[in-house]
Amino acid sequence: MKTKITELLGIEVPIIQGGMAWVAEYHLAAAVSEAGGLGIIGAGGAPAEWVREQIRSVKEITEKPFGVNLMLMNPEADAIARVIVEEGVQVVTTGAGNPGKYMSLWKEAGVKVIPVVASVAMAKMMERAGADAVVAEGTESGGHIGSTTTMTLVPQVVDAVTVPVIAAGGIADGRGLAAAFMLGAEAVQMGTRFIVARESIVHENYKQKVIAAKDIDSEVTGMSHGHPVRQLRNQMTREYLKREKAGASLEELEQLTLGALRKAVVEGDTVNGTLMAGQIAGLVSKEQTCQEMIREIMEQAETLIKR
Ligand code: TUI
Repeated sequence: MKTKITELLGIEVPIIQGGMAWVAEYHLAAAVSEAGGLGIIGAGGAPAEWVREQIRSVKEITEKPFGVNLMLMNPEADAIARVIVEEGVQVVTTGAGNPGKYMSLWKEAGVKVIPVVASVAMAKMMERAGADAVVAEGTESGGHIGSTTTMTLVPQVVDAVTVPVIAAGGIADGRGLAAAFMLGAEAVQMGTRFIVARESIVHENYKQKVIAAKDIDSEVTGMSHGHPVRQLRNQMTREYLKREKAGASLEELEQLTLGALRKAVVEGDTVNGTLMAGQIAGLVSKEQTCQEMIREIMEQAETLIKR
């Protein structure tokens, strides 16, 4: 299936993997790229040298295109932006902020820049700054989110910019992909389904929570402090929301979540860990290889689009 995004990135299918902190390391990125999509190494809150090692590792196991996601709240964001150039990364996606200050560095080095945006205003600003495409990410997504739904955000972003738009948030199968095309998207970005990929290093306990999740099993924490994060409901979110409702300070709440994503991904702590996942978790029902997932999604989407 050819689209402006498959052409731009030199990939076979219009599926991009989300740059999930702790989850999107080089094994998953390589598997998605090998299956014809665009695998992404997620810098999350990691140090720049970890990102450099991940880039070198992914190159050892795939020759296919891949990208790096720079989470802009990372304290080492400046250094990671340079590592991306030094290591010859071809595609960068960004999240949780405005990547404007890195744009000229990346564009001069020939890096394709795809900011993740959660509003029309940010999409327009990114196009003016020289973005090659944008990911329009709806509030259905896991992790740090905006407030607009994918259904409403994607067509409004498509109308507002001339660069290709990638839809994200609530997409995990061929129906979601076909629907995104109907809204004017040229590709999709998926995170939640890839958490449970065979090649994903996420702890089995976390994978099983995603597989068992129903449609209403996610909560948004941090709304009152302007840092909304979607994750699966557990003891940690109950405690967080109780304290948030009682007017707890940002510092107190941050203390509760310090290292909690690592706890969930690496240690499998599903009680005190942060189980970031999107609202589509209810549709994710089994572990599969990335190739099986991508083949299934593409077959379903192609059948629907032909119909
Ligand atoms: O970035 C994401 N999702 C993320 S980042 C992340 S790491 C984290 N861990 C713990 C707490 C908080 C974050 C987990 N999930 N998605 C892309 C995204 N970007 N969603 C929303 C935005 C966004 C928000 C504001 C993009 C730009 C923006 O602009 C604000 C500004 O600076 O003007």
